[in-house]
Amino acid sequence: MVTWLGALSRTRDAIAGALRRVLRLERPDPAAFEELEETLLRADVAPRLAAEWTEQIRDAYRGLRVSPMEMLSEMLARRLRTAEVHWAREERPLTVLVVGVNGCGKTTTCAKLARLVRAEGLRPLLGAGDTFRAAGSEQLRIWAARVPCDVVVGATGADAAAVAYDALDAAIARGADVMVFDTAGRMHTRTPLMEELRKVRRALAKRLPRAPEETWIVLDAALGRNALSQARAFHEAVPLTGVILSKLDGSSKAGFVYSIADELGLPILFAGLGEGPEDLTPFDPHSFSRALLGLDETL
Ligand SMILES: Nc1nc2c(ncn2[C@@H]2O[C@H](COP(=O)(O)OP(=O)(O)OP(=O)(O)O)[C@@H](O)[C@H]2O)c(=O)[nH]1
Ligand SMILES: [Mg+2]
Repeated sequence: MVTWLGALSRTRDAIAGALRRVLRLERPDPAAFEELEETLLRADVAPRLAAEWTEQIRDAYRGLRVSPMEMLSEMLARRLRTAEVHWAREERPLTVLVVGVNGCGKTTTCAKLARLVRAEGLRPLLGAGDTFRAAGSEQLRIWAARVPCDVVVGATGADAAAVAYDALDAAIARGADVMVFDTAGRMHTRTPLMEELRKVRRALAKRLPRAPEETWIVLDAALGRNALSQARAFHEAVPLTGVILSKLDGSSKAGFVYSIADELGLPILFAGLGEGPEDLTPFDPHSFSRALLGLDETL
């Protein structure tokens, strides 16, 4: 049976080909529109109609002021959820608990967060809850000197929950605006370690019932989708309020980021774009999506 598609093949070859060529272009130039109009004329479309169609397509591009690639980046950006963090709260201090698996970038991120708080003219205090390794707390102490800001460090082997209580106590006593509490890295599959996080939360709440207001997970973007299952396990142990992406600069699997809102229902708050102290930036869905498609960042 002859189909519409088959019957029209000769006219279609001419018109559809020219149309596709124009639509595939990011920014069609005048020559492309001329070629389209000529093709329509060759297929015996009336000159007035050919001009009208061509004008309508030109208008569509003009009206949108974006190319198909730009439209795609908008579409992708809409799948991402973010939220602006307001560091200055009426009730001080704001308490932020930072969690994540080993080596995901927690300690570095805590220091970068303290730096952002300071940049707003506010006073951060860092709490070193990594009591597993002497080096863990020492690393945060060095960062604190660089920020600079106050830091509360527990003895190696000390109970992380006790350090959390002390750090919040010091933040209250010293009038800090934000207390950022670093924790030891832990595998999400190790139940006793996840239980320790719950204990840290309880200790904070004992000192200040509303604490911690925020619990943020640092996800190593290099891990791709694996980072999602980690986050789910943490979310079950301690209710998370936001995601920080680290190491976006080294990841080739950042596509998983588009599933965070769907699968975790959490906003992405910040992104680590490098190892330097200034390389943490509020997450921007548009810049992220444009960069992913190789478009420049200026809108
Ligand atoms: N390139 C890059 N490296 C990062 C970023 N964030 C952290 N890192 C590096 O990742 C490594 C681990 O960072 P840490 O902050 O020590 O990670 P952690 O989660 O505290 O590690 P543990 O306490 O051992 O669980 C360090 O070498 C950091 O410099 C980032 O955004 N980009
Ligand atoms: Mg650490």
